[in-house]
Amino acid sequence: MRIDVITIFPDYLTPLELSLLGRARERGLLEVRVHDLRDWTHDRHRTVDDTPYGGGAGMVMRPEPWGKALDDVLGSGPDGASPHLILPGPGGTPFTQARARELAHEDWLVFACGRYEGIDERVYEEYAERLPVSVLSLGDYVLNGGEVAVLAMTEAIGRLVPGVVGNAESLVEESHEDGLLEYPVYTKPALWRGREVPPVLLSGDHGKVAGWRQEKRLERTAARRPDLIEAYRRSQAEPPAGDA
Ligand code: 6GU
Repeated sequence: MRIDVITIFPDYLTPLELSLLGRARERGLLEVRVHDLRDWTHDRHRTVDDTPYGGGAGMVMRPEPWGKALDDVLGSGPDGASPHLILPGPGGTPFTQARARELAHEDWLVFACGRYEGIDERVYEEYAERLPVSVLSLGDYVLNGGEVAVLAMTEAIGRLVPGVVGNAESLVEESHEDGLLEYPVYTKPALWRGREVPPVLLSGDHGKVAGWRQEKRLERTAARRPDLIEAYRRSQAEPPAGDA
């Protein structure tokens, strides 16, 4: 998978060179290119923003540098290739594990990081006419720009690209893969500061362990994410499509 990121803070994206994704890059599974938006400005101050039409607080990113940057980056792929363009922002649709899984199938993603109050809306309109464009949000809070969101999204997506995570089984039993949170986990020692590991986990009875874990997942999801429980109950009530 190829990932391009356009930003005015390329240094923010250096963590992509570390750890899991860094190793995936070294192994040729991921190719990440980070671009400085200011390289597509031509004035002495390398201006990327201006005051909003209609008034109001803050600054808006001007469309010209974005148009030039996106035209160059979109045209830099193999012949005929065209990416999925992602605009991270607090006004987007929620980025979920399901979205991460869909995007992990793409050959090429381009992230355009907005700052300030956002990017001139005509940039979205222009590219949505030619490409799949998704405006995605991490959650209901405001960050200063898209960079931290791109780190989160590329980690969530990248680890689902085949081969990036060594043990593919560890991807199946995870929070959010089936709509429930994960069960609590324990390791040695069996007794720590007077606290025991739940005895069922030491019993060697795999059926009982599985039952206990499912019970804990339901308990924990009900306590921490009651919003997920209703959808989960509905998904369990209907047999999956195709079953008679
Ligand atoms: Cl994707 N961007 C910004 N700037 N703020 C956010 C966000 C994204 N997701 C949640 N808050």
